[in-house]
Amino acid sequence: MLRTCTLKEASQLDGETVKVCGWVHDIRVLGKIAFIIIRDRYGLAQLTLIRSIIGKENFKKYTKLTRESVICVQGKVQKTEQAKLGFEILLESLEILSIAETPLPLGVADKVSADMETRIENRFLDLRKKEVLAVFEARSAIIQGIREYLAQEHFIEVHTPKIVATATEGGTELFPIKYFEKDAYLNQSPQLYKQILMGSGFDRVFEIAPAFRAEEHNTTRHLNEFISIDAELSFADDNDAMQILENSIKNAIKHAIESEALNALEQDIETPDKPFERVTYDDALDLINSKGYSMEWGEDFSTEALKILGKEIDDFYFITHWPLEIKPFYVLPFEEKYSKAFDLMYKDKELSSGAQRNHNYESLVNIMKQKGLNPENFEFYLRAFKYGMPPHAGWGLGLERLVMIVTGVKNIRECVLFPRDRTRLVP
Ligand code: AMO
Repeated sequence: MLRTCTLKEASQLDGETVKVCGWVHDIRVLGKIAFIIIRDRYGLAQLTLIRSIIGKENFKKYTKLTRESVICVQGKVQKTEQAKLGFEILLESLEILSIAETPLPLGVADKVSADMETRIENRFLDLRKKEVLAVFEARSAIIQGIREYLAQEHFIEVHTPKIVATATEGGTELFPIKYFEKDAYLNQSPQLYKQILMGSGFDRVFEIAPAFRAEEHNTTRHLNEFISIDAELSFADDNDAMQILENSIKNAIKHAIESEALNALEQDIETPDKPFERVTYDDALDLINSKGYSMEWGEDFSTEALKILGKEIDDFYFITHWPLEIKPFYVLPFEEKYSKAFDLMYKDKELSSGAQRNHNYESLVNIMKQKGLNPENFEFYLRAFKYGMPPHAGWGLGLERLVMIVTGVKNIRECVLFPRDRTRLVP
C-alpha cells in the first residue's frame, strides 16, 4: 500500500503515523528545519523536516526537490497552532516517485493566472489547480443530479449512434467523415434516434453523449464537440417537457451545491425555488422592441436582443411559442405560423432547446419539403412515423452551458477537459 490515507483524512488525525502521497506544492527551508507543502486532490499538508532526525544527506536531498515532483512519505500527524493548516506531518521517511522538470510550463502553486491558450496547451498541469478541478467536480455533480432525477422519473438511459448518414440541425454545421465506401457525418444531435425510440414504445429516454457541430465561430460559448443531455417523452406535450427540464436543472444545481465543489470557486448560487418564468416569443419581441431595439417578427434573437431580455429577466426562463419558420422541421406546428418549440434561457444565455414534436407522417413530410429537405434522405426516421407513433416532446441541454452558469466561469473551454474549438485538435 503506497498510502494509508489522503491528506484530508490525515488532517483529522492527531498522533497517528500515516503514509501519504502527493505533489510537492512548495518548499521552505529555515536552517535546520524545512517545510514541504504536499498536495493531493483533497487538500494540502505541511511536512516538517528536522535535519537532526532525518540526517544531513536526506535533508539536503529532500529540500532540493523540484515543485510538482511526486513523493510518498511516512510521518506522524500532529495538530499544531503554528502551521497554517492546523496540523503537520513530522517526517520520518520520504520516497521520491517522480521528479518534475524545471522550469514548469505553468505554475500550479502560483496565484498568477495564465492565458487560456497556455492553460489548454498544458492542461494536465492546469487541472492540478484546486479551482480548476472544482469545475469538474461540479460538472460531475451536475450530471449525477440530472441522471438521478430522470431515473427517478422512469427515463431509460440510452446511447444512439454518433456516426450517422444525415444532418438533423441544419446541413452546414456537419463534420463529414469517410465510412468505408460511404459518406458519413459525426452526429449533431441524437434528435432523430430519440424520436424513433418513442415509436418503439420506450416511453421516456435520455442520453448524455457528445454532439459535434462544425461551427466556424470561435466564441466563449461554442464548442465543436460538446456534451448534449437529451430527453424525450411520449404521450406528452411541450409543457410536460419543460417541467421535466426545469426539475432536472433544479436537481443538478442542488447536487452541485451539496458536492461543495463550488466553495473552491467562491460561487454563490442557490437552488431556484420558484417555477421558471415562461415568456412567449411575441411578448419577448415586444419587450425588446419597447427598449428601443428593432427586431422583426420571425427573426431569431440576436446577441444584443438577448442582452436586453436578460437584463429584464435575470434568472432562468423559457421562451415559448416560436415562429415555425425559424425552428427545425421536427417541431409541432401550432396556429399556422407558430410552433410548440421552447428555449430555456439563463439571463442572456441559451441553455436548451426543445419542443413538442410533429408526430404526423404527412405533415412532417410536407414541412420537410417546405424547408428544402429531401424526405428520401430521412427514410429511416420517417418509417417510424408510419406504424404507430405516439405524440411526444423533448429537449436537448448543453451540459457545458449549464456548468458555466453553475460554476460562474466565463469561457466554455474551462468546462471541458480537452476542448475542441475552431483551431484546437490537441491535446
Ligand atoms: P440545439 O441545436 O439548440 O437543439 O442544441 C441544444 C443545446 O445544445 C447546446 N449547444 C452547444 N453547446 C456548446 N457548443 C455548441 N456549439 C452548441 N450547440 C448547441 C446549447 C443548446 O441549447 N435537437 C435539438 C434539441 C431538441 O429539440 O431536443 C437541438 O440539438 O445549450
